[in-house]
Amino acid sequence: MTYLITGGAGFIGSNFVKYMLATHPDAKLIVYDALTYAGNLGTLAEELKNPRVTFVKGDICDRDMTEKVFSDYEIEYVVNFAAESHVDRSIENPQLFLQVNVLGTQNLLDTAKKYWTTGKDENNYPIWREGVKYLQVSTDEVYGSLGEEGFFTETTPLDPRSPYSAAKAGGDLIVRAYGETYRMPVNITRCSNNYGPYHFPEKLIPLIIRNILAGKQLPVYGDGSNVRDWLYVEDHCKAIDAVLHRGRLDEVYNIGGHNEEKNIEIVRLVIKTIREIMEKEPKYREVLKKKEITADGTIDISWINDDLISFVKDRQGHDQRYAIDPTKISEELGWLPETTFDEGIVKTIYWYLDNQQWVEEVTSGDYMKYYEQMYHNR
Ligand code: NAD
Ligand code: TDX
Repeated sequence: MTYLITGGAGFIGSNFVKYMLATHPDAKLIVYDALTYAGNLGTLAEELKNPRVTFVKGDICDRDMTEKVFSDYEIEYVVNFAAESHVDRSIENPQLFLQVNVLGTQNLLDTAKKYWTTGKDENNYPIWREGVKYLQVSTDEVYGSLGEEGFFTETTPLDPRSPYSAAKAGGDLIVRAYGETYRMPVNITRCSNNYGPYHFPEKLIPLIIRNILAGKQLPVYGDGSNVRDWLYVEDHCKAIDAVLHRGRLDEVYNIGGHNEEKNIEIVRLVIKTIREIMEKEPKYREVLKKKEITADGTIDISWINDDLISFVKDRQGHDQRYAIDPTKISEELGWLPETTFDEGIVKTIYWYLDNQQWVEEVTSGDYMKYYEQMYHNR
């Protein structure tokens, strides 16, 4: 089977590539990625040595390039991770988000339709090749924001609030339109907040880890009471695998593990965990940028505490709470999250402590400029 993994050099896409190689011995993977600031081929250095993986640099909005990929390879599945993914950036540049997340999605669908259909039936519907499927990786943010109670189900009306989530909702609607109008075999998955290895440090958890290690303040938007529903990235990959291979056509599946936390609690937990690791395993203190030596000759870590937290100006239109009801995917496909948050967060922090070079690489370009601009007047 040949899979086109668009956005495969980003956070979740690269984890999916690693997961598929490890679990599907027959899978051939075409990784198609524009390598924006969020895409990094270093993440796939090992995988790119594998003859089952081919990398193609290209934009999902570029029709010539998407056609070339479909004509060069016999693609059976498309998993579309490619998107502009950061809410704060969408507030600064909404048009780019519409361009990629809506029009890029439509271009991919249309290219697939051209290469996956063999003619028309008596009612003018395209005749689709056997066994092909397009899966759109979407987000719980398309449902909007919850109050204290309740969960998003697949029938919750779409109510996006940010340019990012509005653009993702637009992408979802055009996928659905291709499903209905052309009977294209499609699925949409809507997942809650992911965390884990290779998460770009503009997002909350890796940003907090990076700032602690650099001895910098930890910016918490507003009063820190906003709630996100966190899922370990590998569990998301397993859910996508289940929907891709066993999901009913045209269906939407929500993905989440009932793990809601307030942002402030996440930040406190990351501080506490890093401090504990450094107490238990002093070798990790070497990773700190701020190295003050105490009287007993060790690197000081007493400053790694909640005083690092800095409450800053809130995100505009900040969604208060997300929470997914995963009953459908659990009951229909038997998917359940396997990594608890307590395990996952410790694994993630160790990964960042052990992979500082990756962090240096991905933050060496425009990241610092972005950071200064985004946070200087908060
Ligand atoms: P990411 O920003 O880390 O990665 C996005 C990848 O897409 C990058 O490799 C980037 O180079 C590539 N890309 C961007 N524009 C492109 C274009 N025009 N053409 C080709 N490639 C392009 O994002 P992520 O966190 O890995 O998210 C992946 C997908 O999952 C997105 O569609 C996002 O909306 C969705 N999602 C993310 C989360 C989350 O918590 N991160 C949760 C639910 C859904
Ligand atoms: O510096 C920060 N301080 C802070 O308080 C950052 C970067 C974030 N936050 C808050 C905002 C959110 O309430 O933390 C929460 C998480 O923020 P992000 O990591 O930016 O994620 P979020 O906005 O929830 O969106 C993420 O989850 C859903 C992904 O970026 C999306 O791609 C995905 O669809």
